[in-house]
Amino acid sequence: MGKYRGSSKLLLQPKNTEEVSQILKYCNSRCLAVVPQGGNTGLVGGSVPVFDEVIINVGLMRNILSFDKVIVSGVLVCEAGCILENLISFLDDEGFIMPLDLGAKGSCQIGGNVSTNAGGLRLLRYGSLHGSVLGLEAVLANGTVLDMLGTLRKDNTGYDLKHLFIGSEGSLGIVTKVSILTPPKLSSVNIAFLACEDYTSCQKLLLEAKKKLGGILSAFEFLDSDAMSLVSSTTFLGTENHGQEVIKDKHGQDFTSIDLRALPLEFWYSYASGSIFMENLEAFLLHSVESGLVANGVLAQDINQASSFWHIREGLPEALMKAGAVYKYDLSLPLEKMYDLVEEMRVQIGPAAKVVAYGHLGDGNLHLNISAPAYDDNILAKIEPFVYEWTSKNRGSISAEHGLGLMKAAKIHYSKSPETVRLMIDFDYCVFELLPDTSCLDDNHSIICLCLS
Ligand code: FAD
Ligand code: 2HG
Ligand code: ZN
Repeated sequence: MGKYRGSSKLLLQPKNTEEVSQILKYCNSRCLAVVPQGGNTGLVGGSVPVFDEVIINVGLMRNILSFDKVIVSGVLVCEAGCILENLISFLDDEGFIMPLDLGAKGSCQIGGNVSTNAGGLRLLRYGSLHGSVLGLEAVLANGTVLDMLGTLRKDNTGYDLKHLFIGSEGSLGIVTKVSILTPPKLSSVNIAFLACEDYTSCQKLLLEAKKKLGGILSAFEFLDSDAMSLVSSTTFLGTENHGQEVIKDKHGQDFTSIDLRALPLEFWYSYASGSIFMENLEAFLLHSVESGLVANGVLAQDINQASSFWHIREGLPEALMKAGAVYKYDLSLPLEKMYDLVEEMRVQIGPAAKVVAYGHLGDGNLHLNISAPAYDDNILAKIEPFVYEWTSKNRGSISAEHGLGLMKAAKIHYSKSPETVRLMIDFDYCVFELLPDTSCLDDNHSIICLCLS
């Protein structure tokens, strides 16, 4: 995003856990700061060496160690540097899928995914990594290797410490190996791209889809009309106008020209019972149109059309990046309030910048993006602290799936109580022997006092 600049002089690429351990032990003994880095696709600056940290990137640790193919098992054990897309392809050949998928799959690493507890496009169906990660190996700051690389579905022996590492953004140690439960691939998949007149209809449609389609619904994403026009107006769609051509309804009307909220909905079903599911799906779509919840829509006719739909949704971050400067907010909010924030933000900002909204509606996760020609302190002053206060007042989360990183470390108090923050800091300090991170202490005096004490 051109927002955070690194200034490290040293990148280390260990080839195995022992090397990670030796590096951390040495750096710890010399008080040298380190930053763990995966694919560097994070959106909150967590992997950027903004001071003079030594970068430790486990990208060379990219072996698949084992895969248990038995259908009831499906456990994949791999090194943390494996690129997500490579794992997806490997599993596809084996008849399985990763429970995680996201637009950055071509670069992000499974170690980075675990460390950010990435959510992505399949969370609605397969849940978060707290559910699918069965075990981890991690190296602590002092070089101690923690072997928690279990492959068992059940193991209630003491604290389940792996959960501390899932979503801890490298603050407790470096993840070196991961064991993950992967579901079998269902042979059929389809996707509908629908448009609703307003946000209330989108919300009702989600509830209907959950009720009527239950198990076959695997994703329920959302993008508003500003997001839709941004993604279709950028060169991102390519010279062959990849997306636009397919986004026509059966009467030939072009989706991109109408001011509606669009929803890609994905459905997975097994081939054996495919026709029953297709009937259900068609009945659901027909009913949604007849009842006025859906104003317009297309059901993908083939795999190319289906991937074009995903291409549009997954291409939004890149389209925004190409459009200029972007202020990104990744929020969990009560569903019924989610779009109120977008509308209030438009009033708050005025014509100085464009407010673009999309996200994982099925998970209550809004990606609020404010796009401007260049970074500008006047625009920022209109966004913050307004966006954080609004989220906090509505008991939302200021980081739904991207983490705190550098961008939001000092904002943690908007989503967590002082007692909770205190426990986190005590925990880092006493259990993991880590020094408090003073970069998170600038504008929250209560946290400063806690750290100093
Ligand atoms: P990095 O960006 O390299 O690092 C992220 C954080 O994890 C840093 O704090 C880093 O220090 C730490 N870290 C990295 N590797 C390790 C390790 N081995 N051990 C310990 N700490 C480590 N995120 C979502 O949740 N859902 C999405 O749908 C989604 N879509 C995206 C789409 C695009 C186009 C882009 C650019 C990003 C998207 N992201 C999404 C954000 C990002 O891709 C994820 O956070 C991803 O999990 C980061 O993985 P990474 O390997 O790139 O990690
Ligand atoms: C997505 O869902 C990612 O596409 C990125 O989480 C969100 O660009 C963003 O704000
Ligand atoms: Zn997302």
